[in-house]
Amino acid sequence: MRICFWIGLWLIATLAFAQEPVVRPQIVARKPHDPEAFTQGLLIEGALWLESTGLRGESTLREVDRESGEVLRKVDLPEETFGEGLALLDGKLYQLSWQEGICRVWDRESFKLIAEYKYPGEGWGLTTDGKKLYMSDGTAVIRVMDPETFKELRRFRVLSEKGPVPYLNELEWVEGEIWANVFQSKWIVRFRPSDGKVLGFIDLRALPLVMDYSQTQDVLNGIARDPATGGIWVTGKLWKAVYQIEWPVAANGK
Ligand SMILES: [Ca+2]
Repeated sequence: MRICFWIGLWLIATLAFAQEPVVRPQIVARKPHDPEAFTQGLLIEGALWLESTGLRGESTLREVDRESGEVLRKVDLPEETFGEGLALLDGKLYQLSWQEGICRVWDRESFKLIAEYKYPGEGWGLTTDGKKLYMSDGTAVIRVMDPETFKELRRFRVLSEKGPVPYLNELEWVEGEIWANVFQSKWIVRFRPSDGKVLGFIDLRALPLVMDYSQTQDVLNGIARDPATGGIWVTGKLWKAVYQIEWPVAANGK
């Protein structure tokens, strides 16, 4: 519990008094989500969610109908694997694992395993700019990875006016920015992929997402941008819904 205490203190210090723009969204749409999906990676392709789920013995790669939440196709990962971030690039799905140090590469169409790459340290979130992969590991560091080799090309720290922003989790590329869930919080941080400068925060604390919290539900995790509409969708680990969120202006006027 000690780590939760310190994360809580850090959240109050860094997020609640952010110097950067803060927006407080509203929910504008809601779709069903498998309450047994421990969401670790989420993205949109047309009418589908592509999703990576975690927990040892329960981790999957899945293709889900966005309207109904029905799981259309699923690959179960090895028993010892804890699935993490997911990105789609050039017809391939890249799927991280938490502490195993393996990135699996799947053919998007066949869901067949194409390759496995080793990497040092932990894997949390993953996204892409269409050329390279961007990977979080629970710290403030983002590693930029070569999709051909999964070797590190460079790295940067995500820095706000208050200092580094650690606990970066699921990622999403949003119009030239990267957005990240901040683990154990209801905040999303927006930052610049060239140098990690924080551009703003999205504060989800006031949303009635709490209705969905229960003994079995876990933290917010999962951001997906609909390439067709620009809509932003969020969910959490073991949540029974995915929400589309929108906001008019920065809540702190910046
Ligand atoms: Ca995502």
